Amino acid sequence: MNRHLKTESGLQSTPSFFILKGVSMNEKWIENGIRQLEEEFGKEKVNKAIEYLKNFEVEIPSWVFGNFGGGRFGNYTPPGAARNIYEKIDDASFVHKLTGCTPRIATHVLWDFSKDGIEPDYKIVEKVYQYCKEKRISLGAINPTYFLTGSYRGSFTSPIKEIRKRYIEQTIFGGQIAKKFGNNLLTLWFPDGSLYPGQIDLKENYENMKESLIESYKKISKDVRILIEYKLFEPGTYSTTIPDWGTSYILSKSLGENVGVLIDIGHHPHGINIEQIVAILISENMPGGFHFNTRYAADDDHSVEPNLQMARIFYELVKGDVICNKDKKKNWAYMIDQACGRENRFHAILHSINSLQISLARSVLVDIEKIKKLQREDEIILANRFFNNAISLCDTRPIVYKALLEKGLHYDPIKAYIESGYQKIIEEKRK
Ligand code: PSV
Ligand code: MN
Repeated sequence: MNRHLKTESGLQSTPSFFILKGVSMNEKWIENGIRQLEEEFGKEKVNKAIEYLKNFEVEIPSWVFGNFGGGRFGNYTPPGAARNIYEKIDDASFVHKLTGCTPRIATHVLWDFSKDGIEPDYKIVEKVYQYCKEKRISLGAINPTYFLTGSYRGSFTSPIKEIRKRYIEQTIFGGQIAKKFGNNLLTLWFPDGSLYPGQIDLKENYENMKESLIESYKKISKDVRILIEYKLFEPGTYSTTIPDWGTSYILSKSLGENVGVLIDIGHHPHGINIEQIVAILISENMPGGFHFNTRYAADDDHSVEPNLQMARIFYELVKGDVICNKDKKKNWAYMIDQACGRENRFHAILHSINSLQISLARSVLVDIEKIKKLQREDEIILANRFFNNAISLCDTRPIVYKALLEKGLHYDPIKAYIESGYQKIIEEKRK
């Protein structure tokens, strides 16, 4: 997806908002559904799933609301797309009003806090921070931007010292704003790599990355959690400097305290067992985080769908106690990384959130003790069938709806969005 090209910052705008309350429609259907789930999985499990959903939070990216979707095929921007960081905050704030579970917006330093896409601007950060306060939303993960102008020979691995220095400084700057204005979270993704065998020295390239990371890390407060994202391909087609979780793990270890691995669903080869990666990282006590999305071909950055892998991933997270843990320090970081093309931005992000909730509920319904017993008894197919009763065969929509209603929200945020009239307002305002 060709989304690493543009900087956006601009003027303030404030569309009016609507507060939406829960509705009684379909309550009977929801209650029947809850009863059936209770019969199969027990009341305790169903209540636990509702509680998990009420506590679950996920960060949404500023870039989902912008004008991606250009590129070679038609250059289409859907009506009402946000034109600058302030409009993105308006939209993120509205999504939080509808869902009650997205109190933070992730930002990209050179997309959101820069006039030229080259230098970050502290004044813009301060202004954006104030605006977020007005809109009752917070800044979440800060993403230094390593892929705009000047990085065609890499960022942290560039053979040009000046370029490396510029990106190291931006990373340190990102760490400062994560601490002062954000939630102490810095997430790093590097476009570094190569197109052809022989183009670069692979060992030297890795060592430059490690050195630049160490130099940045030394100057970043240890309160700030740093997550290093890996990606098998793009823009590098022959190699990327951090291609897999192993590389990300080694780099995190060599930096030290409070550094971990960021898993983006779309950044793997086909068929990889992502839940197993989760299990290993949890077992090794490695800090972790997710960029949720759905992939079909490659790094498609599509909306999250409630597919089976998503529920299996959540099962490992729930079992490992790194999600919805009352001791917040133990929780991994959960973010959606999604960039839309032709889709309505709100439908797309609300669909993602709903899919995550459906998957989380499925994972909580698995009776861990019972499945462990089947595992001990080596009941291969019975264990698989038992697992899939919750993970793939059950309909958890009643749980999701009930949790939303109990939070005083509309049971279906997409429906609430359509009924709110917000789309019409932004289309008029953002012509
Ligand atoms: C790279 O493809 C990525 O997944 C990284 O997380 C970036 O920060 C994000 O997409 C936005 O381009
Ligand atoms: Mn990502």
